[in-house]
Amino acid sequence: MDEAHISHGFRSKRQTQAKDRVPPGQYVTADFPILSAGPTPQIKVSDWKLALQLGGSLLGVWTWEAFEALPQTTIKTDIHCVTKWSKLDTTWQGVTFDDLLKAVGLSGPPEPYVMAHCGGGYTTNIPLADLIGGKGMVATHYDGLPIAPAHGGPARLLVPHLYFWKSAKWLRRIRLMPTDERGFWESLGYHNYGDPWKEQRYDGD
Ligand SMILES: Nc1nc2c(c(=O)[nH]1)N[C@H]1C(S)=C(S)[C@@H](COP(=O)(O)O)O[C@H]1N2
Ligand SMILES: [Mo]
Repeated sequence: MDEAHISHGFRSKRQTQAKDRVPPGQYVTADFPILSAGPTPQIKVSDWKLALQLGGSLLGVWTWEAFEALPQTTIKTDIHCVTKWSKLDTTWQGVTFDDLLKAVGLSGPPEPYVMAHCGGGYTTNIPLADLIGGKGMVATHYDGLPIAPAHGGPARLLVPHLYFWKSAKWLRRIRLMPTDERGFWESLGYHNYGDPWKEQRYDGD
């Protein structure tokens, strides 16, 4: 066996191991911790609506039924909370940002930044580039079941390549914006972008 073949086999075996999938400073948990800055809003799907907003205009608004009729995507991914837990192989179903933008007739990114607005007043900001290209979705199901209220149901953002505070629970409104604005934790000293692989936990990291 030649050396190139051996080292390739070695590397691909290593990549399946947890330690290569866990960002610096994180530990793996089998639990699903609940982290919320306030009480859990109990939102009935019959009352739920999701709005997509560009400046002052409403690009789209979906009822639960209309949202469930959009193309559905299932993603299996790892998630990383800034409080240092990571959870591997979580399975989510929902609508990708690409499909959301398509649903309102947008073929390209209309504005470079997004603010997610939630029930309870929580907000978080994310560059649109980090949500399109299959990177982000509005998730409605976890592990094949509707997302539990404590975990953000009926619908939450899922942006797994950023710290999990960017994955806004109880999502109600997505606002596209021309300039960046800071959300809830970002205004309180957390990093504006939050890349777990670069340990961007706090401002200045
Ligand atoms: N609306 C809302 N979304 C939120 C939060 C919150 O307090 N309110 N907490 C964030 C944080 S800090 C984390 S780690 C994850 C936790 O999601 P979980 O409770 O499902 O684990 O949700 C994020 N989304
Ligand atoms: Mo978090």
